[in-house]
Amino acid sequence: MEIEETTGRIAEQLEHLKRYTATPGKGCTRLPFTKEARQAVEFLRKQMEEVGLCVHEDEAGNIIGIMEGEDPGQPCVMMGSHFDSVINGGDYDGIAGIICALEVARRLREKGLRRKRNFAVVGFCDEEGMRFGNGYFGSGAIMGNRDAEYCRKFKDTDGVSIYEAMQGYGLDPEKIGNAKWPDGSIGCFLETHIEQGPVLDSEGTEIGLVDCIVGIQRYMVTVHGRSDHAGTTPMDMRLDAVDAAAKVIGKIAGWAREKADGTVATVGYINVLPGGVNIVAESCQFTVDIRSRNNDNINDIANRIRKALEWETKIMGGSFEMESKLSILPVNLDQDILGIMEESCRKHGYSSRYLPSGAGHDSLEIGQVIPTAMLFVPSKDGRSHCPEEFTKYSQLAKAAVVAGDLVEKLLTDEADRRG
Ligand code: HGY
Ligand code: MN
Ligand code: MN
Repeated sequence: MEIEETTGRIAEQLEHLKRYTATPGKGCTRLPFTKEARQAVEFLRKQMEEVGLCVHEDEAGNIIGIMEGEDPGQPCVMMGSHFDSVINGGDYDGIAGIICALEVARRLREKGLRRKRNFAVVGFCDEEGMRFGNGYFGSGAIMGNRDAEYCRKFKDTDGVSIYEAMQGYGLDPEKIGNAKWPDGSIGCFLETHIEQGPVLDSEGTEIGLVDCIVGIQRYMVTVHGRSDHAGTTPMDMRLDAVDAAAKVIGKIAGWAREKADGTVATVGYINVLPGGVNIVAESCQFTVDIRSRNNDNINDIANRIRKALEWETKIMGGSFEMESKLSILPVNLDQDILGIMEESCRKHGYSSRYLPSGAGHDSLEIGQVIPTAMLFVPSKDGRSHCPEEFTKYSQLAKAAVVAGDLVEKLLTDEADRRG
């Protein structure tokens, strides 16, 4: 398959998908269980059918296309990524990986190779956790880690739960358990994704071989004070939720910097109630996102935050909650699979290098149990989660070539990836 042809098809599909956003002109906003998600799913369904895959939407809202092998009972090779986005995000994060997987399927069909195993192309419905504050919903569902209780627990800022959003989207959250794939049915998982960081672009390296993905812990913290008149209430009589929260927030980045090993911590959302210029805040809510290759660092920063909240709210006379929204361990990716792809890069003359992923991905969820590998392509200026996110279509085409070499080998290999 000519690389120019692949580039052209990838361009055509991703350009088409750009229209499925709730914020036209201001980046991609494609949140789970929304009109835009439905439009993307129907487009992907059509593309999968055109490539000759057997397509279904599962009980979690993932779109899955399967190319049958001669022995479908064998553990399959699965490849894909997510079709949801952050708010005002970019046009490549996640979705480009699904389009690359479709290119691999197209190549398999055109080559007409005899294949033992099934090849599954998957579009996951909610990797970001942007709407409900969770994360890896679709990939967690196929791993059997999501149930109706989980769907009731998480709500968006309008108070709509995942449960209600799924019902409105035409899914039955009571049946989400059926999205789980049988143990042993997935032999390995491969994900192509933009790097979302500066390394490949700054070095001019074409392909990133991801050897590990950081662990992540996410919290929603609520500090409770008491609303009072901003003018008449003496400073020593206040239960000022913002004052207490700010003293903790102000320490978090420093605790991450102290680790000096790539550990990061981010407060990305702050909300004050009732939110009046002349009212002492009754409550202050903020998110925390802590990531590291070393899980002890994540736990240490989470514990420091909890202790600081205990201290500051005690002095203020108020209280707090620190609700866990996500907690997932770091994962090392499959060295054998990465080695095959490194060899393919060499064969094609593509520059490549190993690097860790500071971003979480569906591979982080799946890789906890299944042999998994990721391919990165460069992000212009390292920008992502913003409308400026950009990757050349020709760069994605090279990743599709490397992934195609790998999948061809895995589909015909006798050896199973693991156990
Ligand atoms: O947040 C992340 O790392 C990913 O983009 N979901
Ligand atoms: Mn992503
Ligand atoms: Mn993302």
